Amino acid sequence: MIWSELQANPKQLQSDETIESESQALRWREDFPILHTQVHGKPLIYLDNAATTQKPLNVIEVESNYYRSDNANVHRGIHTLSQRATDAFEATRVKVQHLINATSPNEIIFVRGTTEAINLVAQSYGRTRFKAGDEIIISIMEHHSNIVPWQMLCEQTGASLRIISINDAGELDLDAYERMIGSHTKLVAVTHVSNALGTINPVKTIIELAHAHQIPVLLDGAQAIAHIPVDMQMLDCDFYAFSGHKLYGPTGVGVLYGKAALLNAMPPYQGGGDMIRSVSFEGTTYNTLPYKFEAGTPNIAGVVALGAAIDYVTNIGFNTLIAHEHALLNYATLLVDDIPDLHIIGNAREKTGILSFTLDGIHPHDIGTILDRQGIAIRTGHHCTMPLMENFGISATARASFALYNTKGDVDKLVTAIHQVREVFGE
Ligand code: C6P
Repeated sequence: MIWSELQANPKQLQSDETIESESQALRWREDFPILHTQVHGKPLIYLDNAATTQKPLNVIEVESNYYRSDNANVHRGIHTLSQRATDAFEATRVKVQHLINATSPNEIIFVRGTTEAINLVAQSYGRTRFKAGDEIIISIMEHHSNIVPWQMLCEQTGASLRIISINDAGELDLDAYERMIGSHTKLVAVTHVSNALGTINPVKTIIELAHAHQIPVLLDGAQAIAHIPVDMQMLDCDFYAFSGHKLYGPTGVGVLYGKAALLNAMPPYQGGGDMIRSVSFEGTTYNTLPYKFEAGTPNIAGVVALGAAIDYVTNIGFNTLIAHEHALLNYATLLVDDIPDLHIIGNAREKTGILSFTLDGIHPHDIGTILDRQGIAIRTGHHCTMPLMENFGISATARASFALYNTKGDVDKLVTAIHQVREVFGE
């Protein structure tokens, strides 16, 4: 079926289920004030959700109300505001614990985001343990945030990286992974979901294989946390990192989950207030978990608002959310498949709502610029995955990424605009 036929008869792709999912999304849209914005005189179609999601009104209001009525420093004051701020801050820790099914809130460390969480593990866990000859296994589809901290650690310790390759569809080569695990392996650090391909990796199998050799596993959950259920106890994961801003929460706040036994055995990452038990010039003793890893005044308002974002997503429910985003991905994949010279980069069997593509002879930045004139926000470039781009023999892709408030109408506008891009370039 070609796109113009579908356009003439869009109902062909609409079962009762997807009509319901579309009307739900239209209701959810109303929770996001920014989606009423116009860009270049056109209604905003926001399809850059893998970079950051928009924020629902309850998150915006909780953050603003925190500053209006509760603002104080946490864990430091006996006064009422400080206790209110501390209670709200700690309440989010428990919400995160439940969201990811961690055993204890003490396993939840608040950080600035995924990047800081991974750097924390590299420096605190790796720097004290790794030495020349040791190996860290990552994959070719990693975001730079799950490559560079390990490269820095390798420079510091003499350890080296082993890289899991992928097939043409963008799926990890598990046989290659199994072959590279050995007595030299000290850590496995892979992404749960690829930001550039949308691939959902078989992380349970990856963890089981590593644990069979007593090797801990860190998962980069930046692209998973808002799109699929994440369960620490089911996965038996050792470290998990994610950012609040990709989960409908604020920027500048994220989470490192770590098994208590591992975190307890690790030295602090940064020194300062809140992470100490006592300080003297003769020596300092450190606080217990999770505070040992939370030096200095944290992003209190951001953490409190992250709690509101978690409430928002869990009220909708992951089953509903997955069904909707999956329907959007299938619809978009079907429509773009008929566009001549368009190549989808990332065709894994298990995917979240990420559609990366190239158009022969047209640079992704030109695609992004023309789409922007239509009010459509997508991301173009290497998506901080330069080794992955090199693997596909390209320098960049155009990437549309879906969230719960996107509709099939958004996909239709995207596809129309891609056709226009081809016309502009005389294709
Ligand atoms: N990816 C994207 O457009 P921070 O910046 O720390 O919140 O997240 C970093 C990060 C780590 N891992 C993965 C898999 C990611 O997708 C990201 C952020 C954005 O794809 C910005 S580059």
